[in-house]
Amino acid sequence: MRIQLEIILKYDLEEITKALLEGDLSYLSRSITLIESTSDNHFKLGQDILEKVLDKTGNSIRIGITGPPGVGKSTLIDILGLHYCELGYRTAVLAIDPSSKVSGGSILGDKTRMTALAQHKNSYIRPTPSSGMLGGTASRTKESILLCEAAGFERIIVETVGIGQNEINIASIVDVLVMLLNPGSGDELQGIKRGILEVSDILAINKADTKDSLVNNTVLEYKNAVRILNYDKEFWRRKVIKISALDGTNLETLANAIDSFCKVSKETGFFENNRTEQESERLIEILKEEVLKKAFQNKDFEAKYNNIIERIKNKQTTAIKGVMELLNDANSGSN
Ligand SMILES: Nc1nc2c(ncn2[C@@H]2O[C@H](COP(=O)(O)OP(=O)(O)O)[C@@H](O)[C@H]2O)c(=O)[nH]1
Ligand SMILES: [Mg+2]
Repeated sequence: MRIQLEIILKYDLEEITKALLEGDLSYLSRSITLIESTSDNHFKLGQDILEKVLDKTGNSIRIGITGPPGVGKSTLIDILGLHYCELGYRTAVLAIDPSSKVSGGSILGDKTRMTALAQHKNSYIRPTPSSGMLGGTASRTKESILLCEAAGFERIIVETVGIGQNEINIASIVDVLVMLLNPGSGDELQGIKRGILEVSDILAINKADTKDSLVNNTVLEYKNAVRILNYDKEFWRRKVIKISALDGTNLETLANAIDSFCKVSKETGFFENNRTEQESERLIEILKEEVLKKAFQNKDFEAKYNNIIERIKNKQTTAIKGVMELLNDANSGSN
């Protein structure tokens, strides 16, 4: 990989962006690698590429598939992705795997689950590191989505585990979010992170091929549950659907639900507004991260920070007073 990156650095920016816009998959992969890189030079080149192709981004539907490990996300994406490919849409899958290393890791598991899709000429499958691996809170999946769009992908499916420490806020990078659930998991409703259920637009109870009556009960339980859960989209009543990712039961129903969500979302203006809002939130998120990083590069700041921590422990000051103090010091330092 290192050799590849050294080579690409010698390439002309125009040449890279031209190949990317023509849909060249090896250039797409390399551009994503640059965006994900923790090396400043590579990262900057990645950002330059992105900036150049930005006006060719946005022409896709970004679909999030989340849910607990083993629920069938990759299996579902295989058939859903294939469905889109066969309709003629170029379909990209970005799989965020918290357990995989940046260089690949357990994505092999996913590739073997998505064999049919991986072989289709209209598809592209790519693992994407979760935020924790980049040493910050902001993952680069959003930028990878934009690069895929620039390369002409029209359906972008993002797979992410809906639990765990390194989980990114999937709802903040997709247009529609599908939560995949296990039969019988209605009993565990209390334990499931309500947050992720509350931002899901479609709930799909998977494995309908095995335990039909249990699946039907679970559908009812979630239908009842979503009635009382918060939801901020007035134009859409959350759907609860039973499916089988293994034998394809109700795949069409799920695909139709995704389509109708996007259709009404566009008609009401929510779709575009949501994307703009997501961008401003991202700006703030990255700003916070960078400002903190910069602050801690200053040894003086770090010493003062540690001193405040000590005083908080000794009940001599509060977190809020501590922040005021740090900001005052930073301001007087810059005068
Ligand atoms: N019976 C049945 N098994 C399924 C279904 N979907 C997935 N599985 C199985 O569940 C296991 C985990 O699937 P996978 O797609 O890797 O789950 P992920 O961790 O959510 O991506 C695999 O053995 C799949 O074959 C389904 O609809 N029915
Ligand atoms: Mg998976």
